[in-house]
Amino acid sequence: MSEPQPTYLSDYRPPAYRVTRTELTFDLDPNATRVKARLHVERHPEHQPGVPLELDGEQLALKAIAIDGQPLQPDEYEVDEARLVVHRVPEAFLLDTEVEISPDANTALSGLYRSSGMFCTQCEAEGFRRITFYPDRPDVMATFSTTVIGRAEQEPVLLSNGNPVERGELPGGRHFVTWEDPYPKPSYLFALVAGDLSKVEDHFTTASGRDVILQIWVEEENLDKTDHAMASLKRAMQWDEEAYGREYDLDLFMIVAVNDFNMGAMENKGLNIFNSAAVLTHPHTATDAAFQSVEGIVAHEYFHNWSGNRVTCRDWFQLSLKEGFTVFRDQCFSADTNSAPVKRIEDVSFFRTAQFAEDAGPTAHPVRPDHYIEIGNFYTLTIYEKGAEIVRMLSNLVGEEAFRRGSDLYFARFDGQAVTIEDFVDCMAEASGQDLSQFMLWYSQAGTPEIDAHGDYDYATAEYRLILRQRTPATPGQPDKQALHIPVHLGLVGTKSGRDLRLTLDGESLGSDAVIHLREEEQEFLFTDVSEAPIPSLLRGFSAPVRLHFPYGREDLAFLQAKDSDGFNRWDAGQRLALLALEDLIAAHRNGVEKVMDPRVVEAFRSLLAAEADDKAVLAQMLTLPSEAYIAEQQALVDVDAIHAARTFVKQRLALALRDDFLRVYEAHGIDAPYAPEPEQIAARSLKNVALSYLMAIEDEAGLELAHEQFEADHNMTDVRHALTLLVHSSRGDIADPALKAFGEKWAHDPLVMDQWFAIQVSRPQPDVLDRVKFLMEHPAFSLKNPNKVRALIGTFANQNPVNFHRDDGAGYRLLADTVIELNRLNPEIAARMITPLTRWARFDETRQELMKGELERIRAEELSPNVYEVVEKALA
Ligand code: 0A1
Ligand code: ZN
Repeated sequence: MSEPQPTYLSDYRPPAYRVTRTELTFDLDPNATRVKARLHVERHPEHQPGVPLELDGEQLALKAIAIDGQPLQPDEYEVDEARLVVHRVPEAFLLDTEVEISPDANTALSGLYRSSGMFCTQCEAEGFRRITFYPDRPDVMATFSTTVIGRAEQEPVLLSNGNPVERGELPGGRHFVTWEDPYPKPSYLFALVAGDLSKVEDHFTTASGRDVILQIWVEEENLDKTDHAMASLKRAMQWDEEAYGREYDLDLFMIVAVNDFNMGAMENKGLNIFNSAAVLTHPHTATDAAFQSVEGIVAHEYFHNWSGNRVTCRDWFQLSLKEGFTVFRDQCFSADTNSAPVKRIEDVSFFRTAQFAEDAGPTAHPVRPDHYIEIGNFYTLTIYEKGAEIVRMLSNLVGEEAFRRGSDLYFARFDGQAVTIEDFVDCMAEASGQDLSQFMLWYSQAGTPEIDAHGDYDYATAEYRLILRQRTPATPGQPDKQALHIPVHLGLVGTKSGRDLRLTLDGESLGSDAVIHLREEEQEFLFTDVSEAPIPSLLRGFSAPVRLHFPYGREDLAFLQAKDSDGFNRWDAGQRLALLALEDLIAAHRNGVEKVMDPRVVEAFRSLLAAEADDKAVLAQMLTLPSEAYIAEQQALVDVDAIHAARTFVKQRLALALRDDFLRVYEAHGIDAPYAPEPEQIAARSLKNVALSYLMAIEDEAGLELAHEQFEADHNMTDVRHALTLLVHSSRGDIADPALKAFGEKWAHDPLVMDQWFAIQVSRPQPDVLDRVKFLMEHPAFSLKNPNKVRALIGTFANQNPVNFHRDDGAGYRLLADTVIELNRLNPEIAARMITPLTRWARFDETRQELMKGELERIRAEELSPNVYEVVEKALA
């Protein structure tokens, strides 16, 4: 096999031929589906007449080919494992092909495959080429007509994009439906579903008064798990009209739930296909977090109808054009529907843990990469979440109103087109009159910028001098970085008054809260008329995706945690304070000296618990220590055992010192009302459950009893799962084992609950867990072919159980590598994703580095898919 070759952004050219209309007929069969395609093709004016026609195609058996009705002779075309080339074609013509494909043999879940007996498709990014020969690139946009033929009994429901226009019976117990999608679309938005599905239906009246039918299609036993997704969809439709002036454009909007799916969900035009985990909820099977995630994903896919479908990407390097913008849109939607500060805290905690790690590792890449081997490897936190942070910065830079004008301009100007990130940013520049040229560097430079800040106050002149220095570390292929345009949202909090002081910069009064612009490598900001000595509150709301260093003392942090007017920074100050304490304890653990708890952390927690919280959800966040993964992210050399020991020690000390407070909080927040996934209840549950975690950290008798009762009460999955997790992660197997067994038996029929059952067990910190993972891999409910199962069992173990995954005998690494090797054959996309923790070897001690690299080498020795090849090569480069 030859080495896979990269594709470069700089090589972009428009397609030689475009397709204006695509007519498809699928004759479905599990092993031998026939796909007939009639393409209306014309040469692109930028290419020379006579240029050969090249179509993408993989794993297709070509059965017939004709141009304008004339079958081609064998010497008129060539087919290899990646494409079909027709040497001579007219300027404009009809191409007819027929191919055979095998949905049942498709374990990669890209193209047409079967999941729990039903046919479904996944075409983004390059799956359509596994369905038919086609210019499978997003800048080829056609209207589609799709006829689906299936067995009336096994596939009573036949769906595709757009509107159904014809249906009928056929001989041999078969039937068909024809769908017409009037909006030109790229092939990656094509979808087909066929199977024995049931639906719930609702409707939505758009701002202009059109009635849209909304359908959610699921397996019959899941009909009772669709209410929340439907309600979320309607809220999202309403929100997009109000916030962005965007109306839905077809008469029908469908969502389908499938059990086997590589990602969360897919925005196919008019026919969104969802991982069942991203759509199904029920109070007894889904946690609050799952309810919120479903709401966000339903909204995300719906928002793509404009940011992605009506206006799409010119090429896959522009992926963040649709993803960064759409994630920003769904984040704002969720903030508006739930607790806005908590949404921001959750998003930023996750971002600073996982995206920062990606940006610091061997697979770091810019938000707009300039080359890739396998685009499937670029559905990353950088493209999605950092892309969203960039759009958020843009929105803050130009202001809300100009941002809306810019987005209106973008949708109006580029409707029906495939465009670039410049096109988007140009609209924002035009609408705001601002120069965003330096800002564009955010898209081309990888790596997390670091800001070193320091400041001093001069009592004599009442001036506060703030000096900011920025630097972006080298990343693979990018040794030297330029200075970025970084918006720093800040306040100066008076140490006497505890209030935000008025800000005067260069003679201009900025109010008490402002954004300053760091554009140089080093810049000094001189605030005048500062009436008292301040502590700066920097990067409020996480105004830019950077690491900020400021030499805060612990007293300063305790002060900011209590006084900062910015809720996000109050939380962040608490996290920084806890981190300082944790760092001492990590050092103590490593040096084998006695651990001593910083009393300031205890006092900070005591005040939090004593105050009447106005936002319980925020309080729950403030009472949550930084995760082990986040602590690791702060360390140059990660010592998983010391981190675990230090964090456990802090939790226990807090629990011992504040036991009665936690007990009181727990008892005050029991909820008797029927479960509802609404913000107030969610807040109360999270606060109560945080309190229970502390009590369980010391295995307090009252805590154990409460956890057991909470499990037995079986009120809702949020409480049940939390209680069960605490029990299983405790030393009390006598209580945990029967509970775990009962839970597993009760939910054996429900794959989404079984995923949780797997995850709870393999995240246990106790040292016997590796055997448990191996044992569970043999469990009848586990399958390597199902991505949710792989994520729940192997993914949870490798990413959320650091002390066991990083065992110093390398057994955790070996297990992951074995899994990757098997998945490489079955499902390359999932295989490549699963490697991530091994790619982070450089952060560990030498012994572990050698073990991790050894496993990467062992993977490299296999015959690899391009997906796995690209990741392993980068990791070992
Ligand atoms: N566009 C989808 C994500 C998605 C990407 C790739 C997929 O298959 C490889 C599937 C879904 C979204 O952003 O939701
Ligand atoms: Zn998306």
